[in-house]
Amino acid sequence: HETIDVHAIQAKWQAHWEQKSTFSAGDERDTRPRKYVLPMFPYPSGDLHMGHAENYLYSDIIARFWRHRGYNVLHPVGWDSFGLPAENAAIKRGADPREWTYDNIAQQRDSLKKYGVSFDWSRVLHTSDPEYYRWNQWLFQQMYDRGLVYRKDGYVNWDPVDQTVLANEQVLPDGTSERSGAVVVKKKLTQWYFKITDYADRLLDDLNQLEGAWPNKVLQMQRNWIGRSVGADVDFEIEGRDEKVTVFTTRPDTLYGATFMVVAPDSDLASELVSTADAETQQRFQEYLVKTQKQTEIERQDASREKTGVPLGRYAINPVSGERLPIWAADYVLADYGHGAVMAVPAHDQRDLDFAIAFDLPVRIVVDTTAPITGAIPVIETDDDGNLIEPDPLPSPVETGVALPGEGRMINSGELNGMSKRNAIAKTIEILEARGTGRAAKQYRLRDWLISRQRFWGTPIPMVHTEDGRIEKVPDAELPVRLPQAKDLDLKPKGSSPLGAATEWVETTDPVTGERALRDPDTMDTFVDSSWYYMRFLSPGNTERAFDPKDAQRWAPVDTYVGGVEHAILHLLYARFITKVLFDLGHVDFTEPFSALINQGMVILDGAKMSKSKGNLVLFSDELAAHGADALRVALAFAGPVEDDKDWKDVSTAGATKFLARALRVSREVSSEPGVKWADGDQGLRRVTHRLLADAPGLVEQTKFNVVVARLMELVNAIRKTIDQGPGTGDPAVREAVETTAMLLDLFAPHTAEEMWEQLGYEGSISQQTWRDADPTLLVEEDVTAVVQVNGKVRAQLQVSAKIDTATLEKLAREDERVVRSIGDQQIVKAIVRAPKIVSLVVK
Ligand code: ANZ
Repeated sequence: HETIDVHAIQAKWQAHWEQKSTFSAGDERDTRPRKYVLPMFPYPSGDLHMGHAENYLYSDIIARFWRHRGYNVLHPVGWDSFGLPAENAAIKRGADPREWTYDNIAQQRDSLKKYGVSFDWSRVLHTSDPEYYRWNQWLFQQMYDRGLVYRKDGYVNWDPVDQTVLANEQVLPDGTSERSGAVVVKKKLTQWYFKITDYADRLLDDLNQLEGAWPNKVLQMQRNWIGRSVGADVDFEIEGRDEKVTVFTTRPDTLYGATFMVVAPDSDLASELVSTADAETQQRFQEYLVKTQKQTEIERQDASREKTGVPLGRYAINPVSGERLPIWAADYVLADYGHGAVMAVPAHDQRDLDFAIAFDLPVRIVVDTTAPITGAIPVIETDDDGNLIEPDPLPSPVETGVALPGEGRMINSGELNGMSKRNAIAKTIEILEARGTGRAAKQYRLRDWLISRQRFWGTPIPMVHTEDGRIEKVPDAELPVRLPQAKDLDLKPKGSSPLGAATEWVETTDPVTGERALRDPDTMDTFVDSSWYYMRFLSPGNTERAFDPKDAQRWAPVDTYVGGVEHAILHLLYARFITKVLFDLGHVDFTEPFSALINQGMVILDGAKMSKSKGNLVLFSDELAAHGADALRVALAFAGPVEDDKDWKDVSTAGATKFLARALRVSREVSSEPGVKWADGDQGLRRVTHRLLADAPGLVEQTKFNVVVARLMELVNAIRKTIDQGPGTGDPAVREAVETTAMLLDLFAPHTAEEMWEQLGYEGSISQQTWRDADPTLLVEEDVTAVVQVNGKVRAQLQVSAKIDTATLEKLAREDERVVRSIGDQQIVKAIVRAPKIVSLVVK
């Protein structure tokens, strides 16, 4: 039993690939069809972990597959190397974020090379290189010119630990920061925004194009995040105010049921409305506002909370009924949704009802939810004596405490009476539009993307603030605005950007007047960096532009993108947005960046997520050192379906090691020469080989990698059997099967596959070999003989498919003429069927 030095084999082939640039994508002269396969690029926060092992394995399997199918494949890697984790880690260690980051990159690069991933290493990029972030600044200015970047003063998400603002997408559903875990609070600040809301409809509608190519879960999460609501804007006159107040409602049909109005306490509108009220009302409002500001958005949206609020001493006029509606401020109305004000319809909206009951405000039912809504003629029911049965009376929301949000027919609503909800919505909008006091409208949950950060390790915002208060772009010729050296700066989070203290850096000149001006001290959210990096891989060295349109034409969009589901909203939504912006700016000719998306499951241990803090981390570098790349790769690929979570305790590196040794051994034993006539080989083994050749492409395209590994194990077993118990090592079918094993195994265990290929007498890398086509004549199923017994005596023999199922075989046996004759007029009392070989009938 010889031992195999997997590390020596690994080193040998990795050196070979490096020297020959085996995995560099072909240039414009390459005439093969193209595929762009991309794994989400790593963040250099330490060494790689098991999630990376899975991610880069899957993209590598796909990249290698397309090369074997005759494609020119682009499979690049780079580093998402700006951002808070690096900065915080560096601060903790008293190190320079730059050094810390690039040290980690070197370590990760080394691990990925040892893992045998077929990356095009000539295209590596780091988002923290000025050669990269220069184009973030270009993108920012292009968007600024188009009106897609603006500054706004408002309440923003503030992370009190990292001392920086966060985008909405970075606040988790429990109200904590995605990064630091701190409870996020609201702070009023002037910040830079990207106008992603201008793209809300397109971001939503274009998801339909991705149906079937992206996981449904991700599509649904994006739809919910964008959250389109359809309804109407209604303008209300306000007593003693020239301007009207507009509210957004999804139920314009219930306008006659509006009995009061509620505005968000933290809106400018509330402050303005209350400013004419008496001192006591103003005082109560101020106190309430302070309380409101301490609440998180999550708390404010919790429908079960007790309702609180204060009256503002002002009145609105219902535009259809002319009624006077008192205006209140209450925290269940959010300042930054719709118009920060609602028409309250307590009979039909639960939050409004809770509020009305708490403050004794009127409740009026305008939809009879007991009335049938289908069929124009109401059904009149009578009892046995012919007496009319009164329909159940409408329950009173005030008594039951339950609002009536359902379908029904309009009542108490003037010209709307008798209509269904749908018709009443359309009719109300028509009336409002005719009078100029309202219109059809849509609202989105999606907010504009807050992109400025008060931290050091990011792309400087390429704008200057002039003495007289203008904001100007840094001229293109002066880009990139480079980060200053970190060593002279205090990077500790303090609520304002450390760059503001870099005096020499901050001081600059006004590009228009030449007077003194200050650079914007904030840096960009690193999600800006990752929103377009897939395009930079196409022209990584280009100093003239972000990417060459000719390269974009040839390669983009990405054919298959592989990464974790944790990016379902943030990164994937931003990348889709920026792609549409690049399309509108005329830089690309497509509108979706990733034609297909694969989300891998997590690698867990004993059912739990691995983490440093739990101390249950399986380290990638340890596993790689212990088992070698191929065994680790095969074990992971075999562990289960791509999208499932994989428990490390079920991942068998030992089993994978054994399998690879068996594969290598059969390749050493092959004693025929290349070019033997396969047709002369053992037919049984040939059938196994060709069935796998026929199935493998489809299985890989459906990402059923674990099935392909299982089938390869079967093939190696069949080879072993043919060698040991059949015609032996010189049989042409053995060579054919071993060559096939090597070619398919290259997806999973590339070093072993190369070694096998060399042993088989070939030169050059197996990764460039096109897979062979299956011979259809070998795919026809073999027939077997099934025996039919009646009371223990053989009565018939049937030629049937080896794959026949039990029911079909039993039916054939019962119908066979010889069997029917032997049974005569007796009854079958029992049938024992063992497909495909035996049917045993017991008759009486
Ligand atoms: C009257 C009404 C009657 C409403 C009714 C609902 C039911 P979605 O679906 O989430 O878009 N609303 C509007 N702006 C708001 C804000 N800034 N804060 C809190 N609530 C707000 O919800 C739209 C509905 O939420 C709107 O329709 C409005 O209440 C409320 F039987 O108007 B509705």
